[in-house]
Amino acid sequence: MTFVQIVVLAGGIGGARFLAGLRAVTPPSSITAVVNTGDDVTMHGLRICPDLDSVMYTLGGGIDPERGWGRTGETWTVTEELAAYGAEPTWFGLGDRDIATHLVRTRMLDAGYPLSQVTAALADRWQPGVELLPMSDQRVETHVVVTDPEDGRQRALHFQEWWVRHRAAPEPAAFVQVGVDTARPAPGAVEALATADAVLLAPSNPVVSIGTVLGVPGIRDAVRATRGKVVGVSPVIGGAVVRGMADRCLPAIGVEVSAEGVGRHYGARSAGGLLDAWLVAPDDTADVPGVDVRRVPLLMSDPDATAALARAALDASGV
Ligand code: FO1
Repeated sequence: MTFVQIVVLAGGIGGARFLAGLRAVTPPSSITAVVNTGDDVTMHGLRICPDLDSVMYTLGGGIDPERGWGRTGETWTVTEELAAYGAEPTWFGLGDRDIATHLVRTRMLDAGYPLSQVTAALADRWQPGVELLPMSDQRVETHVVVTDPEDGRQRALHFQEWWVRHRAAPEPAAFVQVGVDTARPAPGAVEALATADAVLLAPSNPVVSIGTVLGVPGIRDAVRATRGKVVGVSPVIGGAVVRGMADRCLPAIGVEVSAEGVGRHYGARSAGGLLDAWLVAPDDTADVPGVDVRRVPLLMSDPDATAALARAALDASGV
């Protein structure tokens, strides 16, 4: 059995599910996940990393399966008490169990540990099996530029406020990843990408998840230079997204909400883009010149379907 190295760029909920499927079809020790941290936010003095936590909890067996974020068996006493004090923000649900993760993370960050080491320490409890890397140890926070309906002026909302408080209702004019220009790839990320036998783009949000990871200086070039194949999985099925708000994000960057639109947005590696192969749903067509487009079931409706999707991605990579 040759020791293969697979690197997955992932966001939160969709990325977590895809990684769970991949772990079922290849040794977990062969998988490195480079996870989006642009959704990270500080609330009530706690540093929260939603996508890292969704991946860690999902692979560690602690996730709430319906929500896809936060802990199973959750209680909300602290959030209720904060609301009783009128302590804003009251619109962001922090579960009591989840808060323990943020307390440990915040204490370690305040003590000077980089996010990658904090993530490894938290993962020591959860044993996800795969290596979990934040995209960067430096803070990057996605903000959404919207037009204020009251005064018509443009404002920047933190992604979490746009998504959780406003359910992505305000029309996004642009997405700004604050801090990304001075961010560096987390230790080990570029090396893992360079030696990867396959690099997979999970079916995560191409704008605020995969796009943010690729925006960290050095990561896009490392993906393009990898010795293996680069295979993407479309997050859009039949012109719609299964969950999340990618359909609200894509138009803001001029990309059609379709498997073809996202495939062309990522582009063919042979033409300066990223993809060698692109997986789209059986009923979708996607003309992406220079890319091996394959139709496979994309719905991660249960573990077997997710494992089959991960297997199809590996097949397309030649691993
Ligand atoms: N999503 C919600 O829709 N409502 C929430 O109150 C909420 C709280 C929350 C707390 C911790 C955490 O890790 C994630 C949380 N999310 C919540 C999900 C989060 O907004 C998303 O997982 C990602 O940021 C976007 O995919």
